[in-house]
Amino acid sequence: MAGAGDEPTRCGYVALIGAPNSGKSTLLNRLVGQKLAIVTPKAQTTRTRLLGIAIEGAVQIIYMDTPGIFAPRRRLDRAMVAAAWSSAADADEVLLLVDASREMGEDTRRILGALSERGRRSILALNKIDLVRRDRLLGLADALSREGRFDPIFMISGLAGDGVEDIKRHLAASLPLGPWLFPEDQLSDAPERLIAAEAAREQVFMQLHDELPYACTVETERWEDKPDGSVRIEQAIYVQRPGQRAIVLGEGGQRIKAIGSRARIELERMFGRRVHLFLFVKVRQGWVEDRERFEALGLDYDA
Ligand SMILES: Nc1nc2c(ncn2[C@@H]2O[C@H](COP(=O)(O)OP(=O)(O)OP(=O)(O)O)[C@@H](O)[C@H]2O)c(=O)[nH]1
Ligand SMILES: [Mg+2]
Repeated sequence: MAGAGDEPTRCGYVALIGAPNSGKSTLLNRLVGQKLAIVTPKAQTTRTRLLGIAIEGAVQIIYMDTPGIFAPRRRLDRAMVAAAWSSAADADEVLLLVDASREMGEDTRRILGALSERGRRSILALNKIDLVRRDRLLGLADALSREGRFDPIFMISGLAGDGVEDIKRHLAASLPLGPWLFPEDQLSDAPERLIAAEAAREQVFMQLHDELPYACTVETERWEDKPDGSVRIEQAIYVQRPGQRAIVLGEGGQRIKAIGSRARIELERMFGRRVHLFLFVKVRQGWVEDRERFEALGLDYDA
């Protein structure tokens, strides 16, 4: 497979793991140079593993965005956390992200414990340095390096881009020699139907509050390529109770309209074609226990 010149090719998987909201999806998009993963200010946005594939010279780097790791309660939480840990187990390199703008939380502590139990060496990235004073940062780096086996430690801003090139350079030099595993123009393994559902879910997270984003899941139910080059997409937003349906719809249908129009704009940008998006809100009390809903997300129901 392709490589640059005479240099031997390298290829490997890098799992981005960390507490919810530490900035994994933002960093994935930055590393790949394109928006693939949805990003919101709310915790537990990402629900499943998503590949972002990048080429650095003769090296193909396969990044894995993962759900945040936290103490799971629901079956869905367990499946999300399991997806993150199994990504870490599959990876050549594990990159732990820590939000340096906050006190180290329980979730990060638990991750540190689990990594050291597994004897797993990992790369540490202190993220969101655009929000932090330098002296605080050094203190945190010091505390973390005493708690885990980290080599090296980066200080980055996934949002602004600081330090991201250093991570790429490090990975390009350290991933194993071997052929590329994906065609050189492939950016992700995610099917377009899933990407499309994620765009609507991003708006659900952005535009709805409290427990509602966590009570919703989105699935693409129909996908029709039109002769004029546009695509017609029908999606279901599942909620658990009729009261939630009313809130998602909003007064006079205003909320669902706003969710659909923002998601459509995003999809047109991502797919580079006209999109006709139709959203339907369905009440299914037990969707959080539905095997089918987990499979649509690519999650292990029995995790
Ligand atoms: N200031 C600043 N904000 C950031 C940075 N990276 C991410 N954020 C913000 O942090 C929030 C969470 O970012 P995500 O990328 O969704 O975090 P995540 O780790 O993928 O979160 P989950 O999927 O919920 O686990 C968003 O509001 C981002 O804009 C950064 O480097 N600096
Ligand atoms: Mg995420």
